[in-house]
Amino acid sequence: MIVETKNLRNVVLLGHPGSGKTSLAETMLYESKAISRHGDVESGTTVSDFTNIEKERKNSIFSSMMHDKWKDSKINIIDTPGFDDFVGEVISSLKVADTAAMILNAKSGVEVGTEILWDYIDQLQTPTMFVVNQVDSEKSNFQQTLEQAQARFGNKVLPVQYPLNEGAGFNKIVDALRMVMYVFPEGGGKPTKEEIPDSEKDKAMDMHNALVEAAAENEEGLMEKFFEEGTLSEDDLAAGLRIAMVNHEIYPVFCVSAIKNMGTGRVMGFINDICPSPADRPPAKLEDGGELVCDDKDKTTIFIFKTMSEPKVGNVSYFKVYSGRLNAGAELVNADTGATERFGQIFVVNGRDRDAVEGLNAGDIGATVKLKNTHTNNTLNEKGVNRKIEKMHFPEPRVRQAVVAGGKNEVEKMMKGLHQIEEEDPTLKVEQSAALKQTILHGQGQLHLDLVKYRLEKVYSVNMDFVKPKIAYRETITKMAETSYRHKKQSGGSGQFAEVHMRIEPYHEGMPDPASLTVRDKEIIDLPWEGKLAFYWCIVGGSIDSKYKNAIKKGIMQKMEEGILTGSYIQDVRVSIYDGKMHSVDSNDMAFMIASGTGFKQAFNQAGPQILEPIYDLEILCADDVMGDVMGDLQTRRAIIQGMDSDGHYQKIMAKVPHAELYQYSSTLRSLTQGKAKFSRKFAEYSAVPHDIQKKLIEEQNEE
Ligand SMILES: Nc1nc2c(ncn2[C@@H]2O[C@H](COP(=O)(O)OP(=O)(O)OP(=O)(O)O)[C@@H](O)[C@H]2O)c(=O)[nH]1
Ligand SMILES: [Mg+2]
Repeated sequence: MIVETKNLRNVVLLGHPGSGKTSLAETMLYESKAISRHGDVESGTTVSDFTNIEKERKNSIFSSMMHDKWKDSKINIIDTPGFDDFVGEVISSLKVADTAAMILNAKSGVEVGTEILWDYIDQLQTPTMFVVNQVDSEKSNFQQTLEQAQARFGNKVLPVQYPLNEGAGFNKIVDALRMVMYVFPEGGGKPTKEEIPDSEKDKAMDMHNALVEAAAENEEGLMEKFFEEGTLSEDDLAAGLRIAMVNHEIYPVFCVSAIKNMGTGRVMGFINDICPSPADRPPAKLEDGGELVCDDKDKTTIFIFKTMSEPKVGNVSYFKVYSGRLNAGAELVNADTGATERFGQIFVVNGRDRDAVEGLNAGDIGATVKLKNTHTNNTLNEKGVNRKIEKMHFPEPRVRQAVVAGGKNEVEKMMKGLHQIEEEDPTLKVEQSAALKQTILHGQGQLHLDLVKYRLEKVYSVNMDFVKPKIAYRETITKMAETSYRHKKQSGGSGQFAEVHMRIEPYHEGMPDPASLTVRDKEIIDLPWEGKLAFYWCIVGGSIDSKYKNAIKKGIMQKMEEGILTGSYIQDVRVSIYDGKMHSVDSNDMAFMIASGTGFKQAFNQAGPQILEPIYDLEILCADDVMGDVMGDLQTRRAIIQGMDSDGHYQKIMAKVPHAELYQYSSTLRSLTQGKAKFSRKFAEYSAVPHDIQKKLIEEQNEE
């Protein structure tokens, strides 16, 4: 049966690791009878965490799609991993969700993960509800969690419920929207409804009025009705709350115990009654600045938000229908690659399981297999339509490792596997670095990279190892030097002869022409590895024929590419060729290349050679109580603190840190702060390495 757009609810579960997203998804499926057996994370039996690595680690690593039915609605549930290493999965899930359920752990309140995720929600303005989970645990503190959320996200955070008998004996929820108390049986499940006890009535009524007011404020006409009648009808209230959620004017708060299955049904009831359908959201943005309304009567447009390969099946492409209807057997044209793709089978998904359906309406989420040339972030349209849904943007990598294959004959297999994983995961980059002569894997954290290794070994049967990645140093000079070099070789018949005199200086933009030389010609060359070579031709009286100019330049460029101190690229040098000698028979291009290259090396060594290192801008977000440890650790990394900012219970530290000091920073930070810190980094500039480090680097190079 094809579900109507108005009855669709796309809900993404977000939250700090361990808050209970996967457990809640399982309980939602169980409570709605989509599954008959209630699995759990501890024994690796949930629908959501279905891959071996997730079962092993007892953490989600991939987002997973599920769906169930609750009253009139089909609820598409997307469970996401909490670890920041897998933020790509969060970004793609949020792209297609119409409600975000932010899971808070009642034991720990607002956590770093909550903060980070909020930024993504804020960017997309996804309607959001908070679900405070684990109110059955001994250390649960609902009130404190609520207050933290209000302190951090403002007074739009409005409780709909609160628990009674919080902790091990938790069994009651006071619901201020329905003005009723739910009392749960021993093992959880369907509660009985009871009247709110007198002792709680005032508190519940105050909460109720706050909700009614928030609803009335957001819908024209409702405020008037509210003043006239002193309350709102159930339908008016629902409509007002829905609009308030869509406008980010209210973030309702619920409390549950996912493990004990208490409160989940009510959360799904709220999703059914109040949460927006895809058609209640503002139109989707298109790449060309246009908009697309979610309308099942319009032409068909779908967007691929995730691709995952499965053994024996190949790529599984997950999509959302943005408009029209997608029927099995339909042909759509990929607006990004031009490929015409046939959707032979369309599936709805429950974790590992896929069920074929005849079609999906605008707003719905599904999967297909066997597309030929379609990737994540592509839009496909019915023939004659050329829309492109605004693409998802993924963060730059934060960590890197060099990789080597287990054996020589495994290199090709390893690269194939890496590229396949890269295709699935837009937050991962594989780079064959010519400068470093290494294959570098860039990712979001060490865990992210470890997972690539695990998958290569288990899925692609290739052994690989991580080795320390080299640093992309650069070399330059700090003062002027002059040399003359003669290359001369006499071997039997014709010999080789070339002599070149040059002056070299540190290059910077806008510097005056070289003093006391006559500039005949100059060229500022943008080097392929960034930085410049300023090449000046200052030959007077024809001591070197200008036909050798290119060979001389080539000889210098070659040395700049090879590097002189550490085998790193040389940059920002001005070379002025001002004299030399040639021989009518023995001079040729090769001789001049050798003379200029060797002469350049001599001059370079006399010109105060300097190694430059890449510096990164680091931004760290950490909890108050680990701030001292984070700062102390930064001091051991030659960091220069640029500033600090406090943001709620969190501190933001901005620092400049040499790339060489960031090796395995993500793991160190995680263990140093017990996961209470996150960081991002961005290349900032090249800067001179300190004298002692330069000495060490040159010694290392000589040993090699
Ligand atoms: N007491 C109690 N424990 C819970 C509850 N919900 C989840 N847990 C436990 O908390 C742990 C983490 O639960 P998950 O459901 O895996 O948490 P998650 O948010 O999916 O974690 P990530 O996938 O790592 O982001 C597991 O050991 C669960 O058994 C709850 O309501 N009460
Ligand atoms: Mg999980």
